Amino acid sequence: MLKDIDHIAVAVHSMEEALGTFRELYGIEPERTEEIASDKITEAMLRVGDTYLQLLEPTDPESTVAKFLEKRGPGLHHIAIAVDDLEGVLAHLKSKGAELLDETPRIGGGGHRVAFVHPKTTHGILIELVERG
Ligand code: CMX
Ligand code: CO
Repeated sequence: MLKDIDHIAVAVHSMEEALGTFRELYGIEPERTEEIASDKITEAMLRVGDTYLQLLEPTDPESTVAKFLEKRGPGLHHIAIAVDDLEGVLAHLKSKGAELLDETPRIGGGGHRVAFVHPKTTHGILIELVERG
């Protein structure tokens, strides 16, 4: 059911500063940077081998990422896992009693179909399911 890790996301206060850190320490540049209005964030995707590090900066104090930073400070925010049949996986998870934050797929970064599963369902880890299409 789970194909691979699509990306690992880290919440940061300042995208500019975080990109500077990764540039200086590891010599990497983002493959793309995108503002996602629905989540009130800007994301930057840094390729690491076959997967990505996703940096997340809130664009609004009401963003869930802004609340996360306020409560927990910068750090690991979610793990995104690629699946082939997102609707099928969501139906399966629902039948198992998982708490879905998105009952149906929505469009996330890169134009992919995504859905989030509540961290309390998986021992404190927020999971994003991605259908790359
Ligand atoms: N990882 C793990 N736990 C988290 C968390 C996260 N990213 N965000 C919040 N929590 C925990 C909190 O610590 C809190 O735990 P306690 O009850 O033990 O204190 C609990 O979840 C509730 O936290 P909250 O501050 O009240 O936050 P909300 O319930 O309002 O929101 C969540 C949490 C996960 C429902 C919300 O962040 C969400 O809907 N996320 C999905 C969308 C998203 O993250 N978008 C940004 C990324 C977009 C992308 O990658 O494309
Ligand atoms: Co993500």
